[in-house]
Amino acid sequence: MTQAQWTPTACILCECNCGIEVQLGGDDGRQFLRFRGDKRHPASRGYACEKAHRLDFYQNAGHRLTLPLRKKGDGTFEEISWDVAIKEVAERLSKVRDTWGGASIFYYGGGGQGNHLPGAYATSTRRALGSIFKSSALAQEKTGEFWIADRMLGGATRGDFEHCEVALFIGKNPWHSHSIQRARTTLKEIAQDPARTLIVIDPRRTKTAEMADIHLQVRPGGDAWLLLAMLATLAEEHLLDTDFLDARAEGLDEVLAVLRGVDISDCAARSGVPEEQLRDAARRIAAATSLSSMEDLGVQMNRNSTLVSYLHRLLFLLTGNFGKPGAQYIPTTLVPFATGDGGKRSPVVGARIISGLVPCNVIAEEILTDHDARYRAMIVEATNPAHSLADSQRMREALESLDTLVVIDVAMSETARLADYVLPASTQFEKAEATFFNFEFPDNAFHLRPAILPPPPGPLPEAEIHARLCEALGAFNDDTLAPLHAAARHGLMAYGAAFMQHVIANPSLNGYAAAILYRTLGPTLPTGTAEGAVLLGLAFRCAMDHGADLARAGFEGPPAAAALKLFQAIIDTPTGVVFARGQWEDLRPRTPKGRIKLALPDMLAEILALKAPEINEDFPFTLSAGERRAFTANTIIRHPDWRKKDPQGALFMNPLDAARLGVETGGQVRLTTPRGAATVTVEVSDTMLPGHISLPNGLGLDHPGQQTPGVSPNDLTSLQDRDPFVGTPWHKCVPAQVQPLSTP
Ligand SMILES: Nc1nc2c(c(=O)[nH]1)N[C@H]1C(S)=C(S)[C@@H](COP(=O)(O)OP(=O)(O)OC[C@H]3O[C@@H](n4cnc5c(=O)[nH]c(N)nc54)[C@H](O)[C@@H]3O)O[C@H]1N2
Ligand SMILES: Nc1nc2c(c(=O)[nH]1)N[C@H]1C(S)=C(S)[C@@H](COP(=O)(O)OP(=O)(O)OC[C@H]3O[C@@H](n4cnc5c(=O)[nH]c(N)nc54)[C@H](O)[C@@H]3O)O[C@H]1N2
Ligand code: SF4
Ligand SMILES: [Mo]
Repeated sequence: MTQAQWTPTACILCECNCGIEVQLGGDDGRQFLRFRGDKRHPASRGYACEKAHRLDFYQNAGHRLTLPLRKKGDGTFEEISWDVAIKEVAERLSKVRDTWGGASIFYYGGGGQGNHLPGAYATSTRRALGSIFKSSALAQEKTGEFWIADRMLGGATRGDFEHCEVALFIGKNPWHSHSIQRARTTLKEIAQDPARTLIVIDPRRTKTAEMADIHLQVRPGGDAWLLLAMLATLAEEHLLDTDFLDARAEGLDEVLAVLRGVDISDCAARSGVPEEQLRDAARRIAAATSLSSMEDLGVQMNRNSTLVSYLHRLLFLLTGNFGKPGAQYIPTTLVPFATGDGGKRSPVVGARIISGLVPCNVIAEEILTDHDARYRAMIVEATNPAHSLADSQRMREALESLDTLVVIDVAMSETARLADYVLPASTQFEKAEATFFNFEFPDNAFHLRPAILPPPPGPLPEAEIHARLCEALGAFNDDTLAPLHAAARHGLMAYGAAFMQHVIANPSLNGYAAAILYRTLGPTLPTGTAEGAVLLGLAFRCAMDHGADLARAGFEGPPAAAALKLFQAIIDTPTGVVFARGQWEDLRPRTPKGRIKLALPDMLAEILALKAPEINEDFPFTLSAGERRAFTANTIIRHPDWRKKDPQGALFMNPLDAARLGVETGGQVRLTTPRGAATVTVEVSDTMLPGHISLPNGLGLDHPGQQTPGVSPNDLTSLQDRDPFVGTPWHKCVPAQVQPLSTP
């Protein structure tokens, strides 16, 4: 009997993208039989959680799109050939461009948790169409943090949780949602070490909070007061790291002037956390040699989210926790994406565009208007906005009202159903793929995972779809690319030189680098790696910006030479490579003056203007719409059987509330918000605070032949509930009422 073969790839279910190994088998050899963490992966080092074991539900759950689809007049779809699909999509979108301008063609998506190459290839198609506005799910979570981080530090930070003395999680439940590599191993190590302290700020006693030394059980939406009280404690009790601040920061006096005016007891009362407990937490942080901290959706999708991002940064900066082991750092990424406000505004609403992303909550408004500059067409790729953006009903209306909607997906998603054209993509195991969420330090890793299966007849990788669209749009053809085809046959060195000469020197090809690399270099790359071609361009950019980090990782020389070496290593190493090696002593804020900017006048004004939200008696509950649980993964896996626990995606509720309503676990209630209503199953849980209820994310998906379990959370959310600065949604504090329907 031959030994079954282990093939390296990665899990695609959360942003960690753990390296895993898979045994393929079954009748057709395409079933995922066994999994294990891949010890060779430089970031995850053998770690994987239980979700990876159920990836077969992604690859083989029987919901694949196979052929391009065109919507008919009666609303049903017909299958068409790729030639017809590409020709018609190019014609329809060119017509939109020629009539209303390229700015009216909006691009949404480009990747999910682990597939970020489509977004890179789409730059070519967008360039051919003159499309300038875009967005993605990041603009409903991270843009507030990016904006503040850019202004204070010149870049977003991550924490060295593996080595910190104190770890702080704010509105974040890494036991279930991960987001840091090897999360559970690291959490256990911190929790078990008496010299280290785990602090969690969360209204819910989550699994992470249960492990914590200090659980600050904040009132939902009370984080701004809590952090403010902690900062004021630091100021009052002289717990600041003044040496660090003198050496590296400016604006301390303005910040202290505001903090000294804060009434700590009043803030504590508003936050719901006892004053002595929050003072102790502040003291513990100040006394530590290092603090790593992370904020996530619990605060980023909540009231005062941008202010909280600011206060969070003050907390680690005033205590000197930037640029030393165990503390915060700015990682060297292969692709820069956490940039700030470039000054652009969205054309209809005039919303601030951070990191190049239009706020998700204004997209429907930018479409459902008679404003001349409205978006008329959309390309949606590897994302499911009809399900994941606030107010699904309004979002569906917006998508349906477009002149042309093109959706590129592997499955018939809620969004694909609304499309004029649906283009079927190969799955993330049928093409080379990668994540750009690479945030490690000092060693940062990048993993191009080759295809481990050929696609079935029909679906195409996005790289191929975009290259074909570019050709149909007249961007380039085999003749214009002939010198590159020829050079590619002579190896990577020759190709690199030819690319520089031909593409950089030829203005008509500018902006099409991604698709050109795929067309010309792609075919010469080893089997299963063609879609990695775009990485040559990205490696070059990275070598220009971060040559010293690349050199320390073994990719030395002038940028072109370093990029070629790095690219070769990425292509040759299916288990991931360390591409950058930083040094703690070199870490500097990337602000124009190289100093940390502590005082942001608009945020200091926000502190002074901070007001408790008005209570709406009709909606006495606070609903967290979209929590991460044991078996949730956005909408990446659609088959309901993949979820081993909590099949209905229950509404968690405190026992006091349940008793008052007369419901028990398994009973049904009617959940109503100002925007919608749903019938949900209750799970009574003393992990919840009274008045706080929670629904999971990613449920309410239908699947052929199956009942739809759970609720689609954005049937209940509203577009107007958003941050005034960056437009991020308030999904974690939806006003709600609950009426009992039955007991089990
Ligand atoms: N299992 C699983 N893991 C995932 C994902 C998934 O779908 N499933 N998705 C991935 C993605 S896309 C993301 S962005 C991350 C998100 O990861 P997290 O941000 O950790 O996810 P959530 O569970 O949505 O929210 C975190 C916590 O916020 C708390 N919270 C609610 N209201 C408040 C509040 O007012 N204040 C504070 N301080 N906390 C509050 C909730 O109780 C919850 O524990 O997870 C990633 N990982
Ligand atoms: N109410 C509420 N709403 C939320 C959240 C919340 O907490 N509460 N969380 C938000 C957050 S943080 C996020 S990140 C978003 C996530 O929501 P989305 O951005 O919509 O992302 P996914 O649900 O991951 O959608 C992935 C889509 O990509 C498709 N897909 C999978 N593989 C491939 C592939 O290889 N190629 C292509 N072309 N398609 C593929 C899947 O079939 C699916 O349709 O949801 C957000 N929405
Ligand atoms: S779900 Fe996230 S943490 Fe779990 S194996 Fe997959 S990538 Fe790793
Ligand atoms: Mo996310």
